Amino acid sequence: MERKYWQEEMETASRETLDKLQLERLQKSVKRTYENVPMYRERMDAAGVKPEDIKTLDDIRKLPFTCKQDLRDTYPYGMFAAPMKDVVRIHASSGTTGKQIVVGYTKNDLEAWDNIVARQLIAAGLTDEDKVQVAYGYGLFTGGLGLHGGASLLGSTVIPISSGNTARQVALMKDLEATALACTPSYALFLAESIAEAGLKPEDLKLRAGIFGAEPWTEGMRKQIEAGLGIKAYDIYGLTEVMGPGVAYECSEQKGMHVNEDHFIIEILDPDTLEPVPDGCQGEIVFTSLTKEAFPVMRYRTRDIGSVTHEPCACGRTFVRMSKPQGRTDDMLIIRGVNVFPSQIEEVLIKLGYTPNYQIVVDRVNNLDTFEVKVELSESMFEGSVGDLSRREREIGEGMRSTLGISPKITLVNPHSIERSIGKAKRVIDNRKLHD
Ligand code: DLL
Repeated sequence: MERKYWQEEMETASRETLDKLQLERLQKSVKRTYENVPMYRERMDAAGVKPEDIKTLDDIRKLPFTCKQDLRDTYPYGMFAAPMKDVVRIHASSGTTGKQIVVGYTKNDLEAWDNIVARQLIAAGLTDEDKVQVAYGYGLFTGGLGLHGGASLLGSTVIPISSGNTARQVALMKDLEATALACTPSYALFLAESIAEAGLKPEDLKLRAGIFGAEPWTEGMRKQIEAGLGIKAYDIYGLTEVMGPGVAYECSEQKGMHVNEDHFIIEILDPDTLEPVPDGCQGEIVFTSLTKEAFPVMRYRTRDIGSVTHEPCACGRTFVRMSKPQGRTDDMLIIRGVNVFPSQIEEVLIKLGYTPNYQIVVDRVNNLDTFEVKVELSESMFEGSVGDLSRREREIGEGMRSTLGISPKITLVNPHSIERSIGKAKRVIDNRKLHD
């Protein structure tokens, strides 16, 4: 049965009701976090802030910020606020130096997560009669299990195929009559192409909607995916540190993504001054969790750049809407859905005895990200045999794969051939058009 909302009362609550709920939840969450996470307690003590000082929503500005480095420093469980016996799930994502950052969920956290993902699916017009092919990666990445949980809660039929094995994806999509697809937008485009190559047309499939996110994508890409798969494509945003997919979700209006404000407070801050910017202006997106038990976050600096609007939405949802992320304040790349930092690549090279003269070239060919690392040889390495060179390529390739989780193409280049810079080195050439 088609429903307009999953949790109507919450999704359409008045601003007054939402503000009141957010304040109550913020106070409770800050108190719990202060009592259970030494890092937050120390920071709040240093700033002279006690949980009782949170009297209005604006008081959020008294709270300390959190960043990815904090998760590394407290790896693996230092920021958990619940006893391990109550933690029923772990997820992880890559950090800036190859060390994973680890997050946890209690049963209540998973229930909240499933519900916010179900809100997205309902907003995309899905029902308990849909068959959802979940082609996000399963495992430590939040995409697969996140969409899986929401689709199961909604009561639709989940096809937990995970990512990859494209021929099988296409065959099963057709045979099992999948009506919805959840994966990264770049994979959706690749699937569309593979479907055409298999001699199939969108009409030969039953697909009608797609839930795509985890990486930047443009309106142009949306049109291509929609045409190639014969569907309506919806954007979903989230990040491991805050929950996973579903922190914000697109409705049928498709004019920004509604932030699940009963679970998260969004702030848009000037990345330099850390002062709030007005609605419609771009700044760094910062989230504070309101209900998370195992891994609460205070003012988590996402490094994503975006804006919000409090204008009413024609869909009837009252949650504030955030724009598509328009870029990042750091150098993180998202390649085939995997977060990659240039510093990780540099570390592998240096460990293997190379100089930091390298270049990362990323492009999008046939709708799939290509990823190449050019590595400069020193004079002495250059004198080696051809066998030596292919051994080097293999060794670097293996080092990259184990650190990054994906394998770039390794190209060895002549000594001194990578342009030296006199200012900031341009290590990354990203030829993809990721933003409108
Ligand atoms: O990518 C969670 C997710 C899974 C979201 C499936 C949507 C669907 P991380 O691997 O931690 O988590 O990467 C988070 O990905 O800070 C953004 O830079 C980027 N990102 C996520 N969703 C979008 C989106 C998941 N819809 C990082 N548009 C975030 C643009 C996105 N960028």
